[in-house]
Amino acid sequence: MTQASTDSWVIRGRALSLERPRIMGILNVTPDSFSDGGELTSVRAAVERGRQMVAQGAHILDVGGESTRPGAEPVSVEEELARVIPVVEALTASVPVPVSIDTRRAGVAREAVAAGASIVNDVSGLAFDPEMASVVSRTGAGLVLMHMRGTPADMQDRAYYDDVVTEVAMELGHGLERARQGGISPGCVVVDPGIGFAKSADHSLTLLRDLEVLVEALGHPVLVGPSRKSFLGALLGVPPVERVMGTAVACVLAVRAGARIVRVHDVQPVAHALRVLEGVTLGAVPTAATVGAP
Ligand code: HH2
Repeated sequence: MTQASTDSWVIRGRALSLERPRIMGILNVTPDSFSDGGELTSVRAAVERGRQMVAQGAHILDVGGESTRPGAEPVSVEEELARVIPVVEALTASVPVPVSIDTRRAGVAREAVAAGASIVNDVSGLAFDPEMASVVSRTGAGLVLMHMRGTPADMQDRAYYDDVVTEVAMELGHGLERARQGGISPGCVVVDPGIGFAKSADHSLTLLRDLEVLVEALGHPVLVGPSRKSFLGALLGVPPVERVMGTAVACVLAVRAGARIVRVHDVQPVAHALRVLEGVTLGAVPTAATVGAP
């Protein structure tokens, strides 16, 4: 297998540079997501939110139609399609950034790519639907290969590790092998440790602390999704919408440790935080208006 570059991500034949950190804005069109469920009740509202996120500094928009919070019950494919496809269609016609579909189901990924999505974000790491790898390889979509165990309904019963960093790296390696066997080009694959998925708060914190180890071990660009998650609730004792500052700090630490993409609900504060990190890293005001520029 040819080694993937960690400086770029090949998405439907085009390379997205990852030399500077990228922000993936979350657009959940679900009634029950853990922090923003029920907020976007029409296609128009979702497109408006997407455009606002791009104006605030999002480089990718991730559309999800099924909550994967711990204990969530699955929705039917028909329901998931009805939620996401009109939004993907309208969004890809309205924003200049790649649109990603957050789904575990090959049928939803296939329809979403046909509707204009160019990235498949599979929280099961190609383990849930045996057809998913072939959809990704045939379409040339970018893939986010995330680590989890089991399904959202039972994953927290599987949050047992002797060494969370080593085991997550090893299990992501199995996902990379599924991608290889499915014919997915290595340059199309970004990996994600799956903060909060089959992880206790301590596991998530350990993964963030030792993220450099994962970055070194996996040889693919790393995406991290700490946004408003329960490890922040455990630290701060506040509800999800009040975890914005905590999210921004976690994103800065993740990017400092080598993550190339962060997946967040609150684009502007995170864009500003990453802009400050970039300025301090350079020892100068960054010139190009890539991350959080005023
Ligand atoms: N987290 C969630 C959903 N999808 N995808 C990736 N790659 N990484 C993540 O950490 C990740 C993800 C959960 O967050 P959210 O979408 O806000 O909640 P819900 O699943 O309840 O819709």
